[in-house]
This record gives sequence, structure tokens and C-alpha cells, in this order.
Amino acid sequence: MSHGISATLALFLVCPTLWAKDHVITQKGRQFSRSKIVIHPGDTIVFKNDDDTPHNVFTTSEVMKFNLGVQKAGTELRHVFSKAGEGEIRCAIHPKMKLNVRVSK
Ligand SMILES: [Cu+2]
Repeated sequence: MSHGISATLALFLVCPTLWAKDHVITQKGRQFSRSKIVIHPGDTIVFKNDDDTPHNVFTTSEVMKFNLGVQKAGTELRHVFSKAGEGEIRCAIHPKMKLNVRVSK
């Protein structure tokens, strides 16, 4: 085996996040673009704000607790989901906005 191939293999073995994906969720009309999403550990959700008002993506779900803070119109914020489990993402400004996220191994 050449050094080049073994170095590439080693990189994949130590760095599983090379397979990680970005999933885009848009916030428009004070709604998330979907109500559910299934992703894998290490994946990122990119939250885009396509409204002309701010949003504030957060969750209190135990397996994935985070709060992206106030997100200005026209911006995008990212969050990496490292642990398997299920939770409900909400918007602190618009209580009707809900997104069920399942992080499945
Ligand atoms: Cu909102």
C-alpha cells in the first residue's frame, strides 16, 4: 500500500466527521421549512432566516440543549448535533415554530 493511500485511510478513521452533512432549514413566514428532520451524529443544521424579522432558535431537550440567540433577518446560523437522540427545536420569539429533530446512529 502506498503512503498516500494509508494516510488517507488514517484520516478517515480518526475523523468520522468527514462524512458529516449540512442540512438547511429555512425560517420563512414564521415557520420552519419542515416539521421533522432525521440526521446523523456529527451532522450540522444550518438555520437560515429568510424572514424580515428576527428569530431565536433554541431547545431545552436534554440530549441537544442549545440556544443560538437572536438571529437577525437574512442571516444563517449553524449547530452541530453530536449526540444521538430526539428533541424539539423551537423559536423563543414565535412559540408556534417547532421542528422535531431525530439524531439517529
Ligand atoms: Cu421565530
